Amino acid sequence: MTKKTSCSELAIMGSVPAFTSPLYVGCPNIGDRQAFLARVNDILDRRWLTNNGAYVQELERKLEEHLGVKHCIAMCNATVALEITIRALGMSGEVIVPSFTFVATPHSLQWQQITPVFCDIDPTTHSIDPRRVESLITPRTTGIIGVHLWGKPCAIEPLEEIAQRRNLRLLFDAAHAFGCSHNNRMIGGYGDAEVFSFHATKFFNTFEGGAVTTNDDDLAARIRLMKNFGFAGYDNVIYIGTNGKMSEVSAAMGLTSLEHLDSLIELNHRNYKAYALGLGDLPGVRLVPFNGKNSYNYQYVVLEIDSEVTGIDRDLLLQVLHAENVMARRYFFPGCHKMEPYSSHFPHAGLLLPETEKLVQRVMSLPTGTAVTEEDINKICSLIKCALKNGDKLTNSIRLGKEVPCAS
Ligand code: T4K
Repeated sequence: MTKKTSCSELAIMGSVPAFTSPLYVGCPNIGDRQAFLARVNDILDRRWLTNNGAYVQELERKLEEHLGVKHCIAMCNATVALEITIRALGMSGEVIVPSFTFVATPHSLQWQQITPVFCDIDPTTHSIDPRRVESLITPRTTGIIGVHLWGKPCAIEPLEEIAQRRNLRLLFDAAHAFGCSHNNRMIGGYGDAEVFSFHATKFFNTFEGGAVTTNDDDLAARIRLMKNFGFAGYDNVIYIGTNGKMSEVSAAMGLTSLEHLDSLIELNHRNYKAYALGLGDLPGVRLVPFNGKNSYNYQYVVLEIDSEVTGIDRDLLLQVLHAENVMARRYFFPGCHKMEPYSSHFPHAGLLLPETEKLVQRVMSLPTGTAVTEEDINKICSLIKCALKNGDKLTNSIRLGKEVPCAS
């Protein structure tokens, strides 16, 4: 189908969808299938499937080298990696976190009876606003968790300064930020530790998986014990622990993905530039920028929709795109403070989170990665333009159920 330009051509108005099958945000990147399958065969031949196997060890060494950190501990996922690291850092009482993050961030605290204290974000960066952190510190505060949202480093230095001066632990949730840098240093070596996610939806994936990175030898040793039930050797448990181990098949996927890292980043960057070209100058639409100083993985193509300018709000725009089989997503709606158990614990938290509450209504993420082509992106951009051009008409007919002529 050629590009849609008029309101009546949109699938939400009954026309044929622009795409025959769904385009997902977070569709996994699959590297060289043969290379992966060869590793899987090797695992099966050797019959060593998990418990610090050869591929996990190889992945850990390669990641340490790539990130320039002393220790990388591979894990079964980032949520368990966060829980273990929080515990190994001795966090307790209250820890300051943004509410605008995936719910795993506060859950990893609450899971171990630590209260997440939600901090508002900087509306430009979408990350925790360090100017608001200090007023949330109480005698029970033991740490801060900054999130490098969308793969953009959060305010690392200001948070480091506060943590140092107030004697708090500083952990970075770097779930989105594998392959990104800050001041010419890879994300992975900041704060007391950083935690990556290698979930299927991340640009670098191990099916499920994650890793903790740190330059602190003692912390790394504690985390290694904790992720393996506290075993220091056969029959020798010297610490409290759980099961956070990465399996060999996950490590095989990671090693295979690692061989394609540069080309995956290049592809995401190319996609990002195609979106920027297609959407750059649209009034009321802000494409979250990546400035030239750092390297990024460009895995999240994020738009902010200002409905007062566009005439169509984010949720209706999503409805329009979903009807076309473009499965764009809102993140992280409605904000962690509005999810349970936090909304019951802190029913008025929103009063201190005005920027978060505004952003969760405006933000959406678009498909990228190996699952979309430049031609797909051009089509998606033209759908968005068409929806915006007809914003008032769509709002009146879909939202308000009014009969609106749809000729233009
Ligand atoms: N901290 C932060 C800041 C995070 O964003 C995350 C995870 C974590 C911590 C914890 O990391 P992990 O413990 O997961 O390692 C997804 C992911 O499950 C989650 O990893 C991710 N962040 C979060 C932002 O997104 P959902 O609820 O959006 O997943 P789901 O199933 O709706 O899938 C997302 C999209 O991907 C869909 O449009 C379909 C597509 N998809 C998904 C999978 C799993 C595929 O096409 N193929 C697939 O295999 O959480």
